[in-house]
Amino acid sequence: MKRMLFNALLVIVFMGVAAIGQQEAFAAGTITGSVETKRAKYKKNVVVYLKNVQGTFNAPQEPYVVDQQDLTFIPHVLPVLVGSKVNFKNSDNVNHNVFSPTECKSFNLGTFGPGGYKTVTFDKTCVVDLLCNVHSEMSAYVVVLDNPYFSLTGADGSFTIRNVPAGTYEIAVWSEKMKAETQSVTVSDGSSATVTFNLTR
Ligand SMILES: [Cu+2]
Repeated sequence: MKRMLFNALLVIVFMGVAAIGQQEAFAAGTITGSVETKRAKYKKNVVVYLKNVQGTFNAPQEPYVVDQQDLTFIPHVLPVLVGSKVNFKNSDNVNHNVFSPTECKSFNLGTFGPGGYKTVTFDKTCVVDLLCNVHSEMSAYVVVLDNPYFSLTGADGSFTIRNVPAGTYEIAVWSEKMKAETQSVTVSDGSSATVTFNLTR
């Protein structure tokens, strides 16, 4: 009888240790939320990002792609971690000439034709305007951030930032046309925090 009790106790202790181990494996939280505005079309393409996150972050080896299709940059807004590479493709059957006048990352890829691409490394944190010398109506943005905790809103304005280490952060938005106040958010292990931004002009 004593022996059975001892065995049962062992099992309980073992399960306890296993549970702690599992908790550690998920030692991060999620931030979800949305951007709200009466101007529905501005809910989309808003970058939501954390500021001043401690740590060293490595940009992905694989380049991102900004395509040019039907005289449009796709995507219109691309958030990346600093150090990321972007391949500018041309999927149209006309020439394009991608350039940026933005001071922190000015470049001019020259004119290139259908099927071609050129690579740019975004090595400073700033918002880089993309334009085309051939088509004045073309524009897009690369938003270069200092940590990987960011998200781009969909058409409904919703966003999710995953695997955020527990802590209290400033959370901010970048939008082509709108503004919102920076907020504070506290993330705890294994849970989800919610943030709503009210965008105004
Ligand atoms: Cu063009």
